[in-house]
This record gives sequence, structure tokens and C-alpha cells, in this order.
Amino acid sequence: MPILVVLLCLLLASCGGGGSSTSPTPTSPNTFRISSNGTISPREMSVAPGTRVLFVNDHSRRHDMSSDPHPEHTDCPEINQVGALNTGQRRETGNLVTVRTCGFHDHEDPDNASLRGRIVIR
Ligand SMILES: [Cu+2]
Repeated sequence: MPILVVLLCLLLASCGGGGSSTSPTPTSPNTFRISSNGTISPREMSVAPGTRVLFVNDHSRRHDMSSDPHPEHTDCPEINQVGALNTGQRRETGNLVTVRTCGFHDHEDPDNASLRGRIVIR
């Protein structure tokens, strides 16, 4: 009998009475991070339609994350919502609702391969 109760709890995820299904973990799994050596990682990420992606800048200088192509930034305007990130700042994209591949770059350093990447929405 107790085993059955535990199984029901796992299936329904509603035991405990909190009523909240949000995780207390503050960091999103869908995160691009610019490290202290100025390299973004990962280089490519696959997400489901409707996902927001977080950009975190741990580098000692500002980076302006923008959609390809440079300088128009027209492919995936949701990425342009990230914009300029000073050291220590983080910001999300808009909802990436269209199934496609979105390239991005640092608008202030557009040819730097260490700051280019892709989001595959599928
Ligand atoms: Cu640009």
C-alpha cells in the first residue's frame, strides 16, 4: 500500500501540498556563456519551438549579441533582445517560435569566430 502511494505521487507530481511545479534552480539549461577568456560556449544548441535562451557574459568586456546576418540582424529578431551585455550581465532572447536555425554574433566584433554560434529550433 505505501508503495502504491509513492508511485501515485511520482505520476501526479502533486504530493507535498506546495502547488508549485517550478524548480528552485536559478540557472536555465538553455544557456550560452561567454567565458572569462572571451569564448562563447556551447557553439550550438537545439531547443524546442517557444523556448527562450539565456546569454551570460562572464568576460571582462561588453558583448552585443545579435542575430545574423551582420549588420542587418534580420534572421531571428528575438536574439536582438539580448543586445549589449556588460561584464556579469545576463539576458534572455524572446520566444524562439519559428522552426529554423538562427546564427548569432557579437555586433561589436562580428568576425570573431569565438563569439559566433547557432541556435537550432526544432
Ligand atoms: Cu551585427
